[in-house]
Amino acid sequence: MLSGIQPSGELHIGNYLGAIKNWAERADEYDCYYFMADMHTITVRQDPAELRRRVLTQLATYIACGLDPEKNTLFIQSHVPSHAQLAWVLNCYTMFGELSRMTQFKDKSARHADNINAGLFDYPVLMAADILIYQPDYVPVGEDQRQHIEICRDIANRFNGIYGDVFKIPEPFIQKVGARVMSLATPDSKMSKSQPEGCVFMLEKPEDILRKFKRAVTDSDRENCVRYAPEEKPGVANLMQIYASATGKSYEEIEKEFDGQGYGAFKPAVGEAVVEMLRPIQAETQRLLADKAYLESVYRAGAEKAAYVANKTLRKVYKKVGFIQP
Ligand code: ATP
Ligand code: LTN
Repeated sequence: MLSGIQPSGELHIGNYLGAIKNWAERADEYDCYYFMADMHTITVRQDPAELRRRVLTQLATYIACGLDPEKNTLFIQSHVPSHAQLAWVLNCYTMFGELSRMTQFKDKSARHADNINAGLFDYPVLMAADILIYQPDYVPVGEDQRQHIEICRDIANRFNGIYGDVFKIPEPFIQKVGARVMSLATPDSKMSKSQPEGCVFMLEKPEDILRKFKRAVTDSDRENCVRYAPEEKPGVANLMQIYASATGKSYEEIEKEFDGQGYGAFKPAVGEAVVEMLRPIQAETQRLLADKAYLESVYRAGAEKAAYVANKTLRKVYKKVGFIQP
């Protein structure tokens, strides 16, 4: 299994419930590789000091969420140069037309109209390289990444069609509950660090988290009843999804629990559940951040192991396309 997250902002509960939580649950079943996608992050302008800080915070949070570095290979993307090397080769097997159709490129180029750089356009090819170079079976991500996995599979199939079975074709691994956590302020758009009002950050103070949940948008009807109806009541359904992921309860159990109580009781209960879910993670993240030497030892060992696996695939690809062995 392999996945990554861009250190482009603070991690939020969408990242946790949609991605990281599932990663941590699979370490015993799979050989797992997880990384901080710093190379992807510079497709949008970053403050260099902030980027460094966020990469380390993200690593500490990964570990605090249960990704044991003894069982999972944790590394920083830019420490394994073969990602970029494979991306160059894959560029030559990816069409301009297919990259132009990517939703994320369309969204981000609209949002950053003053900086529509080639890296932003090429983002999916680097992501395909990140994935294919480890020959994973599964890529655990949130729903919004499905299109990126699709194009990765298309590129791999095209390459395999020419050179034989070089790449394993990966499957997206997307959870049912938590795959798309919506914004608390605007439940028709996904929770995202670029819209901080409706976004609950993993390292946020408990009182701020509770306040955000108390203010969460429920629905415009006056029913005031906790019932799972995503079409009619997207805000309530989203809160139920968060509560279900945080507590492990089913939607039916939640409906029973809050029967006759209304949103006034439900919203703070969801907030409390999230605060409790995050409490140990926050404490452990802070503890790890104070131990820079340990974090350094983790990302060094991770990069070494990742590079070993990645280089094997890269050598195979170089040979197939006709490069002379150095
Ligand atoms: P941006 O604000 O830049 O769009 P983001 O907050 O959406 O970023 P990403 O870095 O794009 O986060 O995503 C990291 C991982 O978290 C991906 O696997 C993504 O699918 C998942 N993820 C992000 N937002 C959500 C969400 N709201 N619900 C479920 N999963 C999510
Ligand atoms: N685009 C992903 C981050 C990412 C990724 C990857 C995820 C970069 N490379 C490879 C899975 C596999 C995102 O979360 N926005």
